[in-house]
Amino acid sequence: MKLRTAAALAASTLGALVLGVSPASASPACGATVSGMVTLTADLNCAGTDGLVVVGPRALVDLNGYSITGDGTAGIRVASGDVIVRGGTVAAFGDGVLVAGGRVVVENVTASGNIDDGLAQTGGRIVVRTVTAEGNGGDGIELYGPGTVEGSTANANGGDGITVAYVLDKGGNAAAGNGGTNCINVACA
Ligand SMILES: [Ca+2]
Repeated sequence: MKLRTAAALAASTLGALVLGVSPASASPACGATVSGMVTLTADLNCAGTDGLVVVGPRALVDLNGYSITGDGTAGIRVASGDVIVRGGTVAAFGDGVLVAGGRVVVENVTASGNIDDGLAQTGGRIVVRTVTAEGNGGDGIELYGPGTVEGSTANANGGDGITVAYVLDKGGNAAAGNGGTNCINVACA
């Protein structure tokens, strides 16, 4: 019993550390600054604002298969913290996902039809995994690093497809039909 209790406590402590659990919030409003666990429960149609601004210390933004659409400067702007953004679509903003700071994982996200870049990193550290960027006016995925990129695709963007500076290529990336160079510093299929 004592061991079991200790193990349960250890497990729950570990869970809290790994997930950074905060009380779950309801589906956020356009332009909201969010942290902790955020799960969309409907599409967000935003006009005149950013979609979501994500800040630390920890955040998990699960798009849950939904989309954030609008015309502000960024669909999802990450400013700081240990952040995961996953599982949905960001469309028709200035930049789709803009990472300006923090330690950020972006996975299973589609960024399409944004005026500038689909996914842009200007600061912080980023892990890009299974991101699709298509039909954006600027670059599909533009990363200044440090970080990694893998399994991602950029097609038919106005600028470059996948362009990275100090980001490690972990493979499985692809790009075609972009207005600039399909891939810079990344091996693409
Ligand atoms: Ca760009």
